[in-house]
Amino acid sequence: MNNTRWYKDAIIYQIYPRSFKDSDNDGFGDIKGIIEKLDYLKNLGINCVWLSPVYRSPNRDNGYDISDYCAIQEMFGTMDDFKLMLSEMHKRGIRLIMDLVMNHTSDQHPWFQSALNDINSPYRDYYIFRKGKGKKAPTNWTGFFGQNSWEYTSKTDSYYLHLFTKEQPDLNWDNPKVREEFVNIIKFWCDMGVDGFRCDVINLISKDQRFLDGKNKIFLVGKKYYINGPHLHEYLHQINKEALSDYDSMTVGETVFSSIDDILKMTGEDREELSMVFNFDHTSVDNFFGVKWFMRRFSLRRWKKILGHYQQGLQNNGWNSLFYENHDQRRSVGRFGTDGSKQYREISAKMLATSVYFLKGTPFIYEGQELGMTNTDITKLEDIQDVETHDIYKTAKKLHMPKGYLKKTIANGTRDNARTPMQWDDSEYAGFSKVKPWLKVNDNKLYINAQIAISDPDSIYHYYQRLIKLRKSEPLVKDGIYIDLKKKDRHIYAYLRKGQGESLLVIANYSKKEVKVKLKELSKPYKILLNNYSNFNPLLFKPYQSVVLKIKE
Ligand code: TEU
Repeated sequence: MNNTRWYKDAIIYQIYPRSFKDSDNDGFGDIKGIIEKLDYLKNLGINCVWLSPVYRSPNRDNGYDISDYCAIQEMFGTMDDFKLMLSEMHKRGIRLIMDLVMNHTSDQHPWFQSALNDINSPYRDYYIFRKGKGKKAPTNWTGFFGQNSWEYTSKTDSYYLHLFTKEQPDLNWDNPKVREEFVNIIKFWCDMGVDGFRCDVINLISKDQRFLDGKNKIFLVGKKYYINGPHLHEYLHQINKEALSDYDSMTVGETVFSSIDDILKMTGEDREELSMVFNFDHTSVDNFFGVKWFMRRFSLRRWKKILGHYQQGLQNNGWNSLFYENHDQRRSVGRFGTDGSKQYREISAKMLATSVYFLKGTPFIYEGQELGMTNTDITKLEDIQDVETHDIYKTAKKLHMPKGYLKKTIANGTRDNARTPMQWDDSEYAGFSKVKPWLKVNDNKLYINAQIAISDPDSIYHYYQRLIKLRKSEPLVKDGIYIDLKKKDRHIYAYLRKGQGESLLVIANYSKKEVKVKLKELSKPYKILLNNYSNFNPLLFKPYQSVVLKIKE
């Protein structure tokens, strides 16, 4: 079937199934729990779900370590539950994209078990085994969790590559059989009716086979040999042609450290690789070198520059994703210029949503974001579940980082911030479960929860509803040309989505002060389409006020 590019009209909601809704009260979210909440999602207005991995997995990295790509993890339910969920979604006009981890498998995957123990195994070449250099690993590469990226195995006196935990061995995509496996896996799910995939760290699949030492020393040593590697585009194209293009499917690639040029190659309309990608330049606005452990103050000017760079770079070709939360990021409340205080949490969350979601691209909303959920209130390292946090902690200790700094960085950086159970109501476990969940519920469930949000017409939830409705009904959101009207301003983000005769004008005050705004566009006739306050004075913006106006050109 021909690709209809439906993803350009999609509003995608990410579910992290462990934390969404526990239907059988074992402390973990599950598929039946998701089914219970589909009407909630439908009412919000979204029309597509990205589901973090639900495949069979030993859960070293909460499902991002897959041991069977065509089975459902028991904790989440059965294949029948999955099929029911899919049909209940489709009944409500909601599509489903799954999260596919193709760069690595679990070490418990039968392919790896066979490869590990037998040098002649047909699966040995599915992975990247190499002899060491004397007593040293084959290269000096380090991985994403700060660790050395080679693991020694005495059985065959060799090392295998793992860019994440050692329980997540990297696959060898230069082996055509590996590519064929994924063609079949993709077909398996698409034949069942799945609408597409979020492709985990997809730009790591092609490694430079010379295995040279990296010269960069700070983080991800050797990254130029394994990020955006030599055959990446060839392999993406193959997967597209041999599997995806047979269906009306979409893909969003998670592509770390990619430039506009890389992204244009991956998402350009004539390239037949991916539909769009997640790039992390904007979520790195408050760190150095794209590494969240090196914290930096937010700057609105930098934020606008980065967002604008991708808006302009993909204006005529390729396609943007629009997001600022996911299961790896800390919560946006109190981040990206917003204010976490009781007074401004809601108004500033609405402001951030307005200024990002009227850009050109497909919006992604992470579970709980529509409620303004906040970072975890866990304070002890031993209560943190995230494997990345523990791995990074080990590395940082070796580097003798000062304790106070370490504590602050960990609290900021731990991915558990985004993974606390969804807050449905104010009961003991927030209506997520009747038993103690796998990760502590945030105490602020008492006033931040879906029940309260739904009953309050002024809540972030209802604001999202209005925003989504507007986005769906306004073609300029899809097609209007992006023009930043105030690049240098330290408080105001103002941009046009220019059309013929009419344009959208989006203005957001990123500060807790009242700010005077001078814009010649505001002297033209306008209609207010969205406003996070009940009144509007075009000359003076209230704290965190944001509006979307339709203006006559
Ligand atoms: O994340 C890839 C990735 O780059 C992250 O490791 C990122 O650097 C880090 O989480 C930022 O804090 C993907 C998944 O989204 C993540 O959950 C997995 O752990 C990882 O791949 C391995 O599959």
